Amino acid sequence: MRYLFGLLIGVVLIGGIWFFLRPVPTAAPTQSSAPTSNTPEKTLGVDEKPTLDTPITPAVTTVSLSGKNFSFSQKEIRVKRGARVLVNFTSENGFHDWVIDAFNLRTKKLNTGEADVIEFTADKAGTFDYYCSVGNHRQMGMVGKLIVE
Ligand SMILES: [Cu+2]
Repeated sequence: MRYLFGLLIGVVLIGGIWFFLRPVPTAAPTQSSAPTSNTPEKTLGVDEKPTLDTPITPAVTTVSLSGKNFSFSQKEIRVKRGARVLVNFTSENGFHDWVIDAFNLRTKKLNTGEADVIEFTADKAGTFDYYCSVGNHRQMGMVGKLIVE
């Protein structure tokens, strides 16, 4: 009986020593799992798709226009609806501006040789009058039509 008791203690002791001395396998797996977080390439690929099928960049139409006593260099300007329009207005001689009430647009009043640039979106179709608002220049013939089609 005493022999069996001693054997039991021996087994418990050996088991206890093994329990405390066994390798702890917790630190290594957590370190090896860290590099898996460095994989955002899949989400980047998803983000790239919308940019590929959205090539809708509004066309920019550049219009060069000049004014003199008493007319504009163009009686008619045609642009596509939705186009971004860049108007480069200059005064060939005299004191002039370029106004379109329908789009609430107005360049600076320019002296001979000066220039002003106006940019707007032709977001509505139709025919719109433009004119010079200086003095009676509009009545003298400084008029024209912007046609958005
Ligand atoms: Cu004028």
